[in-house]
Amino acid sequence: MNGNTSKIQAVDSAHYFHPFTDHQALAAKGSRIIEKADGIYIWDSKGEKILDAMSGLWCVNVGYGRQELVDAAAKQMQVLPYYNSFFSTTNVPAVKLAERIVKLAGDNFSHVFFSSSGSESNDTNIRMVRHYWATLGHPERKIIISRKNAYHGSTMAGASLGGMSYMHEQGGLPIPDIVHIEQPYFYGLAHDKNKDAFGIEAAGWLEAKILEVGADKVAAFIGEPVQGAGGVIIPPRTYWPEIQRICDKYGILLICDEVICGFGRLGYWFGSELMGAKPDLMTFAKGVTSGYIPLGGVVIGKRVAKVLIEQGGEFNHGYTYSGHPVACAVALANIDILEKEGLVDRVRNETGPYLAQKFAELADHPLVGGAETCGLVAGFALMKDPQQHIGFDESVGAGMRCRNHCFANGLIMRAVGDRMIIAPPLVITKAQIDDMMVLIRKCLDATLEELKTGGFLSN
Ligand code: PXG
Repeated sequence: MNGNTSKIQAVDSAHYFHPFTDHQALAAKGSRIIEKADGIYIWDSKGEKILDAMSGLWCVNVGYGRQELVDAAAKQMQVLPYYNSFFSTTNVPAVKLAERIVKLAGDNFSHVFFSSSGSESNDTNIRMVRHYWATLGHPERKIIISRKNAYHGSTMAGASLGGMSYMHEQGGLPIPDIVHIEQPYFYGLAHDKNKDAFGIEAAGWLEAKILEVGADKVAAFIGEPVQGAGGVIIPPRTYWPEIQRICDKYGILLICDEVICGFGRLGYWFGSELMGAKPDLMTFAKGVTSGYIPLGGVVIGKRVAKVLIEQGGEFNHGYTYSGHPVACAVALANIDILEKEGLVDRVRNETGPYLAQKFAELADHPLVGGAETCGLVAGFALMKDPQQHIGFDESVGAGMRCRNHCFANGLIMRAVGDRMIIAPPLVITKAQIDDMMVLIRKCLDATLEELKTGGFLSN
């Protein structure tokens, strides 16, 4: 295919500083150049066809190669490629999209603030909830409670809200007045307990933290309905209703970060609907445009919007690209596809349950523990002895080994530590799920073989 691979790799290494990358290691190996894509597949510069079971980075919900989105962008670029929403101006795609998202979000919501990413949107959330409380005469309500191993972005505020310790180690994080509680990871923290009871216990950590820091100091709690980048951590069904009850009890605002869970991923327009939470604010990005163009934002609940609009005065916050007409036009066309093709219902009623069944069958593999799915996200832990719940030593790098086998066998599956995770495009068919499961098993078998040969399975 492309004879220039090594040339591009050299220039890449010389000039392109990648996100989340060890550049010395990358220079030694050379980056993989992705050249084209269609449906659920991507192709690299060596002509290898790869099943993208991660939808890019959890975003290509309607799959690759959708001409409708290309046309929407081209048409809007011809008419109005850019204009801002500052100084009492607006544009039609942004207005239409705000109305459409509010309708999808339900009765609790009235407005949408636009940004270009999930990180920016979470910055907006921090400023918005603090401004809300200050407007109500409680400027001391500043603290935002989040969770360990949460992912809320990579900016100063996003990474501070996130609970990734390896991110906090760099750049002087977290910023003040952000605190973290433990995540509701049943398989990792409490597999021998009753799951529903653990959900209540894990939500109780929020109440304990509220009482520790003082309820009158807390502005909001933020959480992903299902933690994505943390390794697809699906909370017990009792967790979110209890979180909601605790937030209500102390009058604390609830922010659901729907950047991954929103726009159909869990078989609902927003994951909080499935989980039984009624957030005051919802962060979105990724799936709103299926990743074809950057767009993010915050869906604002009536409780917050009313105070900000009627008493808040000017909110001194906004981005050049807030309400970008081209991004909004693409989002509208993307929602058209999701609706016309019934993709959200398909995940809920057909492909989600089918994937759940297939993942349950993985439990017979000698390396697999705690396989679980929710809509079209799924994960399992690589375990030395799943029966006895014994994991591998971190130094073994079991997850990385498995991920390398996936790469070599035409499958993109993520490793988060020793948790292997997927989030395929919502257009995936049952037959394609079968193909994906064949690849997953093949890679698990290759990993098992490698670990056996390396002596990592003996005691
Ligand atoms: N919230 C959530 C829940 C996310 O998953 C963000 C916010 C930040 O969005 P932006 O658009 O600023 O990246 C995300 C992003 C991974 C990975 O390794 C996950 C994300 C981003 C990059 C890598 O799984 N999620």
